[in-house]
Amino acid sequence: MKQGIVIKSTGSRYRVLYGEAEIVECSIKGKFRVKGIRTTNPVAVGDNVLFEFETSRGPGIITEVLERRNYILRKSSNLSKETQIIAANIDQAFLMITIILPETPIEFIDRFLITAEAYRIPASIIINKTDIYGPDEKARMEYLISVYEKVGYRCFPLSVNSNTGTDILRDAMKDKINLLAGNSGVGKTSLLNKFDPLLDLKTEKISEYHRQGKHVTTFPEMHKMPFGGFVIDSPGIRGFGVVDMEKNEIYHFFPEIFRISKNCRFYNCLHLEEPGCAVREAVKNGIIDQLRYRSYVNILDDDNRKYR
Ligand SMILES: Nc1nc2c(ncn2[C@@H]2O[C@H](COP(=O)(O)OP(=O)(O)O)[C@@H](O)[C@H]2O)c(=O)[nH]1
Ligand SMILES: [Mg+2]
Ligand SMILES: [Zn+2]
Repeated sequence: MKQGIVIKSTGSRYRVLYGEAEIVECSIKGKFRVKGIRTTNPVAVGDNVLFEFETSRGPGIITEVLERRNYILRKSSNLSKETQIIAANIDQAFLMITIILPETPIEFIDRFLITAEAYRIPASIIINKTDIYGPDEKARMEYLISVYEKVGYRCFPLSVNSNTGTDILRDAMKDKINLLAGNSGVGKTSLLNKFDPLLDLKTEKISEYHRQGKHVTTFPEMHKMPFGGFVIDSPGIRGFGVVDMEKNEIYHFFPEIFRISKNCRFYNCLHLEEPGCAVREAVKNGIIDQLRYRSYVNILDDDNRKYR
């Protein structure tokens, strides 16, 4: 029996990295069940698996999935109850955003962050394309950095194209399993090509940004980095998984709101119009940022909270 790590999963075929560089195409044998969920793919990228070779060096057969530290899910489709495991054993998650071309909505950032909090996966923000920012965009960027670093999320302003700031990110990703998320067009693939030119992945043309919201079923791929560790690129997965949250627990995943909520008069305060709300007071005093509070209210208001 050999042990490897799954770097690509298409739902029926699995690509397993064995040792430093051996790639073994595998299928699965027997039943694999994930407790408590119905999933369309029992094995996902990031999974540590046991496998055996079918013939001496031919394709392999996965016989066991080793225990997962964590995994993230998404619904297979809007209607179905089945879920797809996007990835497993993630050490940290990075959301790549851009101030312009394309502009990343604030609420999108906060939805990503609360999902990361719910999964208890440390999250950071990469702000790409600093090479094209004028004074207004730079000011906007600095403002976002101050807001998110104050809450505790590390920010990495950088430009993949002009190769500034990428070293700091590389150091942060080294030897870890990193999930890289973000809207299409922000530069995720470009970053991977920068980190490992041998990957030679296809980047998107500017004109293709506009085809957003397309409902394609794609499977993420995990790339081994030459500096150690892995980066999971998830085309077609804009955010990162789904978590069903109750209205009264959304604020638990805004760390700064949650901390202050302990001082609210009512234990079931939603921090909207309730008297004696310490959160609203903190927003008024600038202790909690307006931007984050507004995101919180928007997410709370939004009945259709199922994000992909
Ligand atoms: N100006 C600028 N453009 C970039 C930068 N990084 C990526 N791009 C461009 O943004 C577009 C989308 O990049 P891509 O890597 O395909 O984005 P993805 O959809 O997130 O994988 C391409 O035209 C890239 O050349 C950057 O640092 N600066
Ligand atoms: Mg891409
Ligand atoms: Zn309150």
